[in-house]
Amino acid sequence: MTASISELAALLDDAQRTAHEVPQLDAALPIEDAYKVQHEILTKHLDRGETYIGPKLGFTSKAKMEQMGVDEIIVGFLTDAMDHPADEELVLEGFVHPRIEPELVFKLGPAVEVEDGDTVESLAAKLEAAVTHVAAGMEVIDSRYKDFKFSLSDVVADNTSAAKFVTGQWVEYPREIGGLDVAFSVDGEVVGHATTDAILGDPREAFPQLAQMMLNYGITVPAGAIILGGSMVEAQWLKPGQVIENRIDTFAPLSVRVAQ
Ligand code: OOG
Ligand code: MG
Repeated sequence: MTASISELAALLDDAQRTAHEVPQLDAALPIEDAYKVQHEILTKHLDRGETYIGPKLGFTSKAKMEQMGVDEIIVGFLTDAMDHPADEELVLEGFVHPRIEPELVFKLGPAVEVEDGDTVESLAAKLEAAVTHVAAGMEVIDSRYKDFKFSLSDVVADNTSAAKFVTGQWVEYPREIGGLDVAFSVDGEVVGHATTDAILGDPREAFPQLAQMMLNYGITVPAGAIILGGSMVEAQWLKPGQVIENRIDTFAPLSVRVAQ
């Protein structure tokens, strides 16, 4: 017998809370159902007193798609409990097998809601108009699946491997965000080099992509939302004692230290 949406949500939520890996799901899980599993997991986070603070996009770059063997854009949720202050060491206990990746992060002012007659274009324009700031960020991803391997519906159900995120100093928006140099380094050595155009050819493309997800799957964008645009380069395994840095053009460099 195949597991229900609620059973899958409980399995994955448990795996995350107890930091243990689980087998990949039934390959036949439709993507719509995978988003329902993800939504039930969000409800569990909210029931534990966390606050939903916005969506994160995944697989918006070729580098990430190729690294993980997946070829469609996905969206997950962020809560306040995932917000890790940059000046605090990252403690690896509590994760299954964490990786880290650079991100371009958007901060919004007002909430953005789907209204009658909205199209991808109108909604994308509302999203971009609501952006007040951008920053260099990093995301700790931690697939709950064995060996960090998954299908598209697996990773969607598992909230797109979301675990923690770190944001750097905010810069006002609108400003140019395309074509900016990105240097991602571990212990002073650049391990990923790209431009922000690695995100969908132009990071502003994140707005129509997210708009489409809002229309397809009922993803919401609350007031003051934080949105991750997706990594431009391959993610790196986290190890004790590392210092990880994301340096985007003239943005303040963002670094985080991993506890020994
Ligand atoms: C899924 C999450 C992808 C990104 O920035 O592309 C993602 C994963 O790689 O485990 O967050
Ligand atoms: Mg990411």
